[in-house]
This record gives sequence, structure tokens and C-alpha cells, in this order.
Amino acid sequence: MSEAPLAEVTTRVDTHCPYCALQCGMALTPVTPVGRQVGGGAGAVNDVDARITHVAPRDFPVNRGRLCQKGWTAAELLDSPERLTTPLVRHGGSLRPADWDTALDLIADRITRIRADHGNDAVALFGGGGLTNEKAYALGKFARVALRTRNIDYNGRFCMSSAAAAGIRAFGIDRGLPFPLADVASADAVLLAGGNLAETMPPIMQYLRRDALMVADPRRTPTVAQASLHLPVTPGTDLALALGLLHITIIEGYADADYIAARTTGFAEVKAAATAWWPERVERITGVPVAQQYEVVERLATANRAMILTARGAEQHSKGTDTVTAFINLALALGLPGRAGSGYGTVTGQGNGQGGREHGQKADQLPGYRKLDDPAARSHVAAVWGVSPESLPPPGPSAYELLDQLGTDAGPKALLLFASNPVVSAPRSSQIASRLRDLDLLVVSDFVMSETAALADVVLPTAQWAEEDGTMTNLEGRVIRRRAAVAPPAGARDELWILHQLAARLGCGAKFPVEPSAVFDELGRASAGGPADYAGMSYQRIEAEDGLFWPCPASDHPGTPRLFTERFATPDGRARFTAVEFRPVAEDLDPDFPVYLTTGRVLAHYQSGAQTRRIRPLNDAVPASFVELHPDLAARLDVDAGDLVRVTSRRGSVTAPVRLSAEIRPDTVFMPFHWEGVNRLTNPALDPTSRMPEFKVCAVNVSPVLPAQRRARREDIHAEVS
Ligand SMILES: Nc1nc2c(c(=O)[nH]1)N[C@H]1C(S)=C(S)[C@@H](COP(=O)(O)OP(=O)(O)OC[C@H]3O[C@@H](n4cnc5c(=O)[nH]c(N)nc54)[C@H](O)[C@@H]3O)O[C@H]1N2
Ligand SMILES: Nc1nc2c(c(=O)[nH]1)N[C@H]1C(S)=C(S)[C@@H](COP(=O)(O)OP(=O)(O)OC[C@H]3O[C@@H](n4cnc5c(=O)[nH]c(N)nc54)[C@H](O)[C@@H]3O)O[C@H]1N2
Ligand code: SF4
Ligand SMILES: [Mo]
Repeated sequence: MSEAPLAEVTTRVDTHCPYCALQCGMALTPVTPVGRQVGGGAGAVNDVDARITHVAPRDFPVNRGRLCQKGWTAAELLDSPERLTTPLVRHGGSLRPADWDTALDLIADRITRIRADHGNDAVALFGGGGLTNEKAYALGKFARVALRTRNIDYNGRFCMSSAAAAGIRAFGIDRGLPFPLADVASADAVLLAGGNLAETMPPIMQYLRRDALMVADPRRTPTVAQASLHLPVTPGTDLALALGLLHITIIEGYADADYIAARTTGFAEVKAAATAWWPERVERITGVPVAQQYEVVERLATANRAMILTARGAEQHSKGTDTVTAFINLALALGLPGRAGSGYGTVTGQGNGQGGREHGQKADQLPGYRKLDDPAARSHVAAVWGVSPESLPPPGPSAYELLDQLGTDAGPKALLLFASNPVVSAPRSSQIASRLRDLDLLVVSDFVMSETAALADVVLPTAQWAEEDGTMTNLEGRVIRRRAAVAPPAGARDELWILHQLAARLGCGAKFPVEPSAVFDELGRASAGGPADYAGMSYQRIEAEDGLFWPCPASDHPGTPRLFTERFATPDGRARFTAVEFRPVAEDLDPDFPVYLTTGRVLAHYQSGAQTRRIRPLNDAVPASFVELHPDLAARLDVDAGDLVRVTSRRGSVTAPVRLSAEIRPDTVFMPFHWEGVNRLTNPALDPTSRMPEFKVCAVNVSPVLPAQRRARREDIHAEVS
């Protein structure tokens, strides 16, 4: 294909990047290699051969003409040789090609048998925050209507659940940013707790001015390099930091008494809980110097416009909900939420991380961000679905708890998994992989052979972002259009089609339309009157208006870019302070495991790496995992850059080369989770409210691999030199 001259044969299609929640606007221009045009439809968009796709940034309100490295190279996976193009069915040890009818019949037969033998809950579903709104909605409906199982959850549980729980607790609603991103640019003081946005959402940095930005992170990240203050927080102690900042706010007289009286409830208890958090005590626990604590408060309190943002560094802990609550308490005490150009927000992660948590693929949820245990919500949604409210199953377990029950005596026997790679991304992953192996039936839908797909009994090849229509809801709560530029490879199918086909085999195909716009219209009706109300949206409106912010309850409603300006989404319209207590990390250091491990991301790779490890420029940029550690720790361990070390926790161990960095605390090592291995180490201690695992901190031991050989090598070199 590479020698064929290129001819631009189709018009450009405006869509959005497949990866993170920024959902940068991009234009795709499909190109057909001359001489490879298929007969009849030469040059048509839907030519199977029109697959080489040029990516260019658009001037969309979030990215304003910029893309990161991942966005620029996103189209490379469309015609990668690693693309799955036919269903695969396991025969003994190997996966072999099968046609769609064979694969779907087999799944439906096995599901029917398993349900007959073990009941409806024996079949489980697992979804993903990368799925379009339409697909996430269809998946939730499929679980409740076609399978009638309570066992459905999704990878967003590992991502946004703590911030979501805290947002609902305080504001009565969970929309990551309750204001457009453009507002961030006008803030004179921004505290970012646990986010490395220069690597995780690079174009967002244009909104964060150096003089405004203050970052709490155990590492001096590229984001910190663009900030005017770095708080080098000890992993797992942000809750103490937030309590301490509130303490200073109160004793220095910065609390906004008028705002607190007019717009909130519960301040007295929170004030009482903060009294014990003297700056010196906070410094001892968090490592953040007293002077820095005062500086943060003073800058937030005296700015014309101020914001507090949290991201996964503060949230992915067994106390993530309380930590976010403590930062929201601080924001409320300063009078920020609902004030023009100010507020609290969480920076949502996955492409449809926001929409993915609104439409019912979560264990306890119905579309429109309704609760599955709310009788009124059940009646409303059941009516839209044409089923009886009593037929809807009750809420089920959260993602980790669900995965950890698979294949056990009491747990589900079959799992249908869409758009996640838990063998790499779930905590204590060796255990999860073994649970997946214990299933009677594992079905994985993906477009590449992920580590999880490799364990499946049936693999279903799906369409990718540039091959499908639908909507995504970005980190601002702005609903945008994903649009198809090229057709999928002949053997791949869209999930809406797959779910329809399976539903038809289970006797309810008519309830599962395959047209994305039909699904979106139904989603709008199902969401009507709920917190995340899409009822007034249509594809036409979304395209005409650069996206629409929810809630948008009627076709003449303009959408809601800014929440909370008049009232909060609580019964009395006031934001709720909630007193929270500090607690230590679930697994602290001891002589056997004397170093903290924290985990996260690098610029070039996305999530479990299933996509980006298969894109050559990204793989070249960072070809393998590594352990980032401080030179002082390296000296103590007697290791150099590039040396292999073994990192061991109570749950497992992994080997990777050393990357030296003076920018990390000497008591902490960092590993990215884009390669299989690091999650063998992580601690599945769950937050009691959100059920978020403690991805961001566990205790490990770091030791040199084969120290004897390396020492011998060093002695040889020494001998040669002297
Ligand atoms: N390149 C890239 N971009 C991405 C993604 C990706 O995989 N790759 N994924 C997307 C998704 S789904 C998400 S959720 C977002 C995540 O976006 P971020 O939250 O920005 O990313 P992380 O790297 O997980 O964590 C951020 C920082 O938290 C710090 N940290 C670790 N422990 C603590 C702690 O206890 N306290 C504090 N304050 N900080 C701590 C880490 O050092 C790290 O620098 O990124 C999105 N964008
Ligand atoms: N140690 C550690 N672990 C973590 C985290 C951390 O910070 N540290 N972060 C957590 C977070 S925030 C997240 S969001 C999770 C993410 O973890 P995963 O859920 O594993 O994320 P992805 O790698 O995005 O997995 C998506 C898979 O689905 C495929 N896919 C993408 N789009 C589609 C689609 O539309 N349809 C189908 N069928 N397949 C699709 C991709 O090829 C890929 O194999 O990881 C969590 N795990
Ligand atoms: S910042 Fe996110 S949405 Fe934008 S190009 Fe990069 S990965 Fe894509
Ligand atoms: Mo995430």
C-alpha cells in the first residue's frame, strides 16, 4: 500500500479524538490510495479502501487548534495489521476465526444455558468509559432488559467514582467541571491536587497560567514545571492537606461568612473538625511546608477568581471520596462554587468518562444519572423500555468486587466485556486474570487483541472511533458528536449491532435499535427529568452549536454551561458541607516494604496501552515500562539508570528498568500502568463510599535484579580502566 500515490477523494469529516475526556476537535480526511478504489463506489466515503486518514486539529472550544501526540497519531490504528477483523472462537488452547453467526449463536446458547442452570445473575457485563453515550446506554439496558442481571459495572469505577460520590454529596449532582473550560483561563489562582495535565491533557495547559497554578503532587511533573508553586505532598495525605488549608482559611478570617450563610449547610461541624489541623501537624503528615500552606490559602482567598481542581492523584485512594469532600469544603468555605469564574471541579479522564457514568452501565444506576433503587426512576425508565418496573434487577456490586467474584461458586459464570482491559488495569491484576480464567464463558469485544481478549472464549472485533457515529460527553459536560469518516473493515461490527443481534437471539431484538441516532433519541426520553437530562438534545442541535451542555431538558432549552449560579442541585438548593476525618493509607510503610509505589500516566501512552503500544511513534517514544526513582534511593539500592529492579508488594512482583529522577520524593517510586505488571502490585483496598481502589499508593520493596552479575560486571570494568 505504501507505494501507491495518494489522492484525496473525500471531504473532511469533523469529529473528536478517540482518547481522553478533553475530546479535542479534529478533522479527518479519508484518502484512498489510487488504483485501490473498489468498483462502483470509487471515491465514496464508505469505500473499504478509503482507510488512510489524515488528522488535523480543529478550532474547537476545548483544544483551540491543538492536539497532543496521541491525537495526531490516532488514525494509525485504523488500518494497523494488529487490527482484529474477524470473530474468534476458542478451540482448546487457541482462538480460531469464525463467522459472526457462529460466534453470536454460540454466545447466545451458552448464555441461555448458564442462566437456566444458575439464574440471571450468573451472566455479568463490564463496560467502559470510552464507549459512546449510545453504546453505554445500550449496554445498561441490555443488562437490565435482555439479561435481567444485577451484575454490571464498568472501568469508570476505577476512574471518576470518588469525585462523583463527593460531588453528589456536596452539590447533589456530579458534572466533572460545572463550568466551561474557558472559565479556568480567567482564574487568578488555581489549586490542582493530584493532576499531571501537561502529560494527560496537554492542550488544557493553555488555560492554566503559570502565575495562577499551584500543584500538589509527590513528583515534580511537567505540570509542576509550568506552575508557580509545588506542594510535594506525601502520597495518600491530601485529605490532611485539605483539612489544614481549611483550618488556615478559618483562623486567618478568609472564610466567606455571607456565602456560607446564604448558600450552604453544615459548616459548624466542618469548622469543628478542622480545628485540630494545625499547620505544623499538617506539615508533619503531608510533607508540605507551613509557609506553602499559608501561601496557597492566601492566593486562593485574595484572588478575584479562584478554582480548586482535583484529579486521580488525590482521588484514587481508599479515602478518595472524603479527600475530594475536604477540597470541596475548602472551596465552599472560600465561597467559590457558583461564583463567576470560580469553583471546584474534577478533571474527568476517559473519552466519555462523563457520559459513561450517566446512562446506566454503572451497577446502581439508570439513564439520566438516576438511581436504580429509586422507585420513581424505575417506573420512568421501565416505561420507556416497555417493561415492568418489577422486572428491573436491583443494584449489583462495584467493578472490583464484581471482577473478584467471577467464576467463584457464588459468582457469575459468564462475562461479556466491552471496552476495557482489566488484566492490565484492575488492581491486584493476577487475581483478576485468574478469576477471568475460571469463567465458563468470557466474551471480549475489542478492536485489538488486548491482554484480556487473549483470555476470552469468544472475541468480537468492533468498529473504531473514526468508523462510528454517536455522541460523547466531555469533561465539561458538553455533549459532542463523534462522526464516521471511514467504514470499518469488512469483518468488524459496531456494538449496537452486536447487542441487537444478541438480544434478538435472546428474544428481544426489537428493543435494541442499531441506528445511533435512534438510540440517542431513546436515551433522551429515558433521561428526561433526571439530573443528566438530555431530552432536548438532537444530533442536529449538537452539531450546530459546538456541543450542548447538560441538563438540556427541552428542544428550546439552551443547555447549561454553568451549574450552581443560582442554586445547588440539592433539595433545599444549598451546598452541603460534610465533616470528614483523616485516615492513613490502607497499607503504610514497614521494614519489609519500606517504599511507597504510586502509579499513573506518561504522555505517549493511553491507559492499559492496548491502543498506543500498537502505534509506532508512540511506542518509539516510550517502548517499555520503567521505575522512576530518586538518585538517593538509587544510591541506597546501589543501582543506576537502566538497571533492572524488582518491585514487590504483598500481592506480587514485577521487574522493570530504573529511570532516575531528582523530581520524585526519595521515599516514593512511580510506575506507569500502560504495561501489564504494575497492577499485580497495587492494593485493592476500596473506598467505602465510591468503591474506588487505592491505585495511587501501596507499600513496596525495591531490590536490584541479579546484583551479583552486575557487581561482577562493574568490577570487570573497573579492572579494565585501572
Ligand atoms: N497520556 C495520557 N493521558 C491520559 C490518560 C492516559 O492514560 N495517558 N488517561 C486519561 C484518564 S482515563 C485519566 S483518569 C486522566 C488522569 O489524569 P491525571 O490525574 O492527571 O493522571 P495520573 O498520572 O493518573 O495522576 C496524576 C498525578 O498524581 C500524582 N499522585 C500520585 N499519588 C498522589 C497523591 O497521593 N496525592 C497527589 N496529590 N498526587 C498524587 C502522580 O504523581 C501523577 O503525577 O488522564 C487522561 N489522559
Ligand atoms: N495502577 C493503576 N491502574 C489504573 C489507573 C492508575 O492510575 N493506576 N487508572 C485507572 C483508570 S483512571 C482507568 S480509566 C482505567 C482504564 O483501564 P482500561 O479499562 O483497561 O482502559 P483502556 O486501556 O482504555 O481499555 C480499553 C480497551 O477497550 C478497547 N476499546 C476502546 N474503545 C472501544 C470501543 O469503543 N469498543 C470496544 N469494544 N473496545 C474499545 C481498547 O482497545 C482497550 O483494549 O485504568 C485504571 N487502572
Ligand atoms: S489531549 Fe486528549 S483528546 Fe486531546 S489529542 Fe490528546 S488524547 Fe486526544
Ligand atoms: Mo481514568
